[in-house]
Parts: sequence; C-alpha cells; structure tokens
Amino acid sequence: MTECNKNNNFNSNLIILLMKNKLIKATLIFSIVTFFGACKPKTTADAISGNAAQKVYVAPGEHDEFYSFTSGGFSGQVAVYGIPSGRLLKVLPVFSQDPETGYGYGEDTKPMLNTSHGFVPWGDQHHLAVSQTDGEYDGRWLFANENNTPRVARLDLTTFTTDEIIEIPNSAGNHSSPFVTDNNEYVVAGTRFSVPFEDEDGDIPISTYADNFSGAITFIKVDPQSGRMAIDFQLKTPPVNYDLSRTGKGASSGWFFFSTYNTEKAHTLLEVNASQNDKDFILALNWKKIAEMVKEGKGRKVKADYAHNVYDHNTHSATSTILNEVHVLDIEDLEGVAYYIPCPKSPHGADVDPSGEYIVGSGKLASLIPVFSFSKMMKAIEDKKFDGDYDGIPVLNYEAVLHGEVQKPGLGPLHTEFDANGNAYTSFFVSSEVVKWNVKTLEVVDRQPTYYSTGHLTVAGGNTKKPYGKYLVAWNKITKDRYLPTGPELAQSAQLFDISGEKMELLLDFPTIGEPHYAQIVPASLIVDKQKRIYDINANNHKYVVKNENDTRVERSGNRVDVYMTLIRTHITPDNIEGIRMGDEVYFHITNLEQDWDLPHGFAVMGNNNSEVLILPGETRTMKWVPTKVGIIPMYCTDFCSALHQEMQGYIRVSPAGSNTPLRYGTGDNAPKE
Ligand code: K7E
Ligand code: CUA
Repeated sequence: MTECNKNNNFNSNLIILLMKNKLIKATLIFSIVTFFGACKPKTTADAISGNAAQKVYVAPGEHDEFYSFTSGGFSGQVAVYGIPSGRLLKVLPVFSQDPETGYGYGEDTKPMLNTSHGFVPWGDQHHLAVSQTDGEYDGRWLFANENNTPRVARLDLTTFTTDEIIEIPNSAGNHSSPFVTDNNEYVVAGTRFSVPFEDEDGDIPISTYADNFSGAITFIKVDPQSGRMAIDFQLKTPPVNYDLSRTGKGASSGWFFFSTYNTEKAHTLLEVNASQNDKDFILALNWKKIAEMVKEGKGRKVKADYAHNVYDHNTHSATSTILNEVHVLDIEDLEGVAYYIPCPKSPHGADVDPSGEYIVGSGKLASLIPVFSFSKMMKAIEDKKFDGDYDGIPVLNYEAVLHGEVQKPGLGPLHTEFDANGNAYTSFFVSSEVVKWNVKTLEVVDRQPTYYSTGHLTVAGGNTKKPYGKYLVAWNKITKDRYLPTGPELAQSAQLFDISGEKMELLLDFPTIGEPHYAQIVPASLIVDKQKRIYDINANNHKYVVKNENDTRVERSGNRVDVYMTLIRTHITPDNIEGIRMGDEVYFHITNLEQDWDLPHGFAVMGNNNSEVLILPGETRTMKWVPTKVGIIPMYCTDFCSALHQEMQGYIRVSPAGSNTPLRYGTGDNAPKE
C-alpha cells in the first residue's frame, strides 16, 4: 500500500467513526475531507509512468480509438472528446441555445427548446445513453436527460444533431434518466422530486407531502426504424426520490433496477431528514410484464401537458407539439412486478454487471458496497421472503437477496461500471478514488486516488453486456490545483486511466466543458462509417429554400420582409438590399448551395439581437432580424470558407419608418444602382 492510500484509509476510518453519530451531515463529511486534503502525489512522476505519454499520444493526422460523449452539466450541452487523447472534438447543442451554430436562436431550431412552460433556452444535462442492440452499443442514437425542466433528447450519431426532445410530465428534476433497455424498446426516466400529479390539485401545503405527492417513472417507446420517441406509459409510485438506475441484461433482461432515496418522505432539510433510515431501496421492476399489462389495457389516461419537439432533416426545421395526455398505472395496483431491495444509506447508483446476475448498490453515505444477486432475488420472490411492505410494495429480505458486501471499499461510493473480466470499478466521492474490485469474490483488487472527488466514472462499454474495457475516465467534481488557475471558476476535470492491466494506471488529465456527470465511451468504428457529410440540396424541403441564385428575392408583406438568400464561395446573393424600414421584421432565409464536406457558411447582421446562424452544405436556415437604427448595416459570412472569405459580405440600407425607399436588391451587375 502506498503512503497515499494509507492516508485515504485513515481518513475513511475517521469518517466512518464520525458517521456512527447520526447527526453528522454530508456537508460536514465533505469539510472533513477538505480539511485533511485529498491525497496528492509528491511529484507527477509518482503517479504517471514513463509510457503514459505514449499511450495517450495520438499523432497528428491519426484518429482516436474511442468517442467519449460527455455530459455538459449546467451548460445544457454534450461534449465529444477523443479517447485516449482527451481532445475536444465538438460541443453538441442539446438543451441550451448555442450562438456558435444559432441552435435555439434561429427560427427553424427554436421549437426544439419549447416546453409546456414556454420557451426554455437552458438545461442541466447529466446522463447519456447510447442506443443498444442485444445489450451492446449499436452507435445509432445518443439519449440525453435534462434535469431542471424534465426532458429527454435523442441525438442522431450520423449527423451529431439533436433530432428530438420530449418533455416528461408529472416529473420534477429528471435526474434518474435516461436509461435504455437492452434492445432500445424503451428509454426510461425516473423523477428526482416527487410532486402532485398534474391532474390533481397542486395548490396544497407542502407539509402534506406524504399524502399528496407521488413519484413517477416514465417509459418512452423508441421506434426501431426512425428512433421516434413517444411516452408509452408512466408508473405512479410512492413519493420517494429516484436516482441512477440500470436495466437488466442477460439473466435479468426484462427487469429494471432503480435506486431510491428519501424513503423517509422528507420535504425539508433533506440532508438530515432524508438520511435517517438505515436502508433505502432499490426498486426492482419487471418492465416487460408491465408493458404487457399496458397492452392489455391496464391503467388510465391522465391529463398532463408536455412538449414533443422533432427536427426534420428534409425540411431542416423543427416542430413543437404540446400533447395533453399520458397513460398512467399505479404501482400499488400491480401484482408480482415490483419489489423493493433494501440498500444502505441513500443509494445514488444501482448498476448491473455484464452478466446481468449482479446488482451493485452505492449508498452515498455507506461504508460498504452491497452486491445483490438476481437469481437469489427471483428465489426470494418465489419463497415470499418479504420483510413486510412499503406502501403496498413487498420489501425483500436483505440477506435473502444479498450476494455479499464489499467491505471497507472507501467512502461515499457513487457509481460502478464493469470490464469484461469480472471486475467492477466504483467511484468514491468522499475518499476521492477509484476502486477496482472483483464482482464474484468481492475483494478489492486495486485503488487509485483521483483529483478530486470523482462523481461518475465511465468504462468504455462499461454499462453493456460486452464492455470494451481498456480505458476508464473518472469525471471529477473538484479541480483545485490541477490546471493553470483561471480566476474563481476553474475548468472541470476528467482523468483517464488505463485499465488493461491488474493495476489501474493514470494516463492523463483533461479539462471539460460545463460539469461532466456521466458519459458514454464508444468505439469510433461504430460511428465513423455512418457519417453524413452534406445535405443533398435536391432533397431540401425547407419552406423557404431557394436552390439557385436566379430564385433569390426580397418580398414585403406589410412590415414583414422575407429575404430568400443563397451563399456559395464566396458571395451572398443578394448582397445589396435597400428599402428595409424601421419597424420591419426581416426574415433571412439562407440556403448554403455548397455540396462539399466541411463547407459551412455563417451569416451575421450587425446589431442583430439573437445570434449568427451556421448553415451546412445543402441546408437552409431562417434568421430573424429587427433593425434598430437608420443607416447602412453590414452583413457577412462568419465561417472562414475560402481564400476570399473576407470578401463574402454585403450591405443593407435601413430607412425611417414610413419612408418610400423602393425595395431593391441584387449582387454584382444586378445590384441596385442610384
Ligand atoms: Cu453527477 Cu449522475 Cu447527476 Cu452522480 S450525478 S455524480
Ligand atoms: Cu462563406 Cu466565409
């Protein structure tokens, strides 16, 4: 054991002692850890071996072996990194407006951010799930959750675009989400906050929580061809909070395991009041049976408003529809499909190993990791080994379903992923480390400190039936001294480990955007061959497309002006426009006529109050502009598209309201003359 690990253990033991005092709070634990200081190697060489640099070096012109799709947390976006280099490849706009592309600013993408609360231009993005076929990544879609205004997005991995967003009604804090079943039948979302359902009177005292609030678990059906999402049904549950969860696989295929906390049903000061019970639950659900019950007509329609937003790559436009009804089943009314497994101390994660036999619980305040056995669970259900019930749902006997406990693994276990060799890797927030242990023997095999306080960790394919192993990334919550300081706010941090050997080896630190929560690490080979390079201009069905320069025009109707515009290297048509007046609303409908890969043009107008838009080859974008000053207003291409990019510019003449400057426009010989 290194000095470093001894220190960590000393801290852990001390904290465990303190935890026996029931009054201790999570914040206090955190201060203690901060006080002792997280473990730090004396020199970089202590932690990094000589060949680490070689292992992460991706030579110029070479490609990374894996993509890492990483949550952007409160940035609302998803970042794509290459692994092992840690290079940032792209930030994908999902739940937040993106001035770089115009997503959520331009007229055709604004509907993507519509909700039942109106336009919500920001989101808190935590978890990601790559679509699966037979329990393995198929590389088709990426699902992303939004925590704050409950939503689930689907991104297409041929275009790396957000193609669909569905709002989750009767939920608040869509944190336990999204989880895909092993053949993409469903994307599943559990609520963080329990709340009164929308069809009930919500104008009630908060102190009536236990009687009037409910939890919700939502099953979103995914069309196997198009990927289109639709809420199939919702389960109404006792008012607990749901956290990270996993679908079963292999042996446990057809089941779902949800971690819960706040079985105390607290509605205030949760840090104390929701940490009273020695054990919370993992909710085991037979989702296949429940889906059959829904088909047979069980449940009822309930009023609830939620938005369904779809982006269409033929019209290059999004639509938003507000739906008004969901199918709801009360979990208490369902027999033989829902059971509680007791799990110590406010579980944050419930993870299922590649075989599907072992279910790992991770209590945020626990000092051990319980591992449950699916076959024992089935046996216990058969033998009715229940310890009473919780709100009508049978509670299984802890010992009867327990495979065993990992003793003294560290402190504050959060999340667990797996490799292909029977090992589990658990992140420890409080003791700031990643711990490798054997799923069958429950013995700790290795531990490595992290810098600092890891939240999630991701193993390549680590949540599937066939993990790729090889790399693990720890997504850290605290950065402190790892990078050049940048004022009060520091970059968030990720750490890459080589896990191909018995011991984990730290290879690389790299900064991330927003706050990284979970990520999916996917072999590039699953994705690269399916890439779309351009949009076929002939298939462009945008409402305002113009496919050649002769059709470009400017039309006035009252105070609305429509500019049908084209861009091609290296001019704008029309690039001189006169006759725009104060009080007008101008809509630029801009088509990029290019049909070459990697040739976007951008478009910007001085003083415009939203953003530029980026238009990809063959695409059309509509941008709104309301002139604010009389005079000459420049416009130009924002993306350096050729040697004469800087020449790709034009002018708009804005006249006072009511003026009779004629509407004239053109480019070159066709430009309006005096
Ligand atoms: Cu950061 Cu998954 Cu939101 Cu755990 S969660 S750490
Ligand atoms: Cu087009 Cu720069």
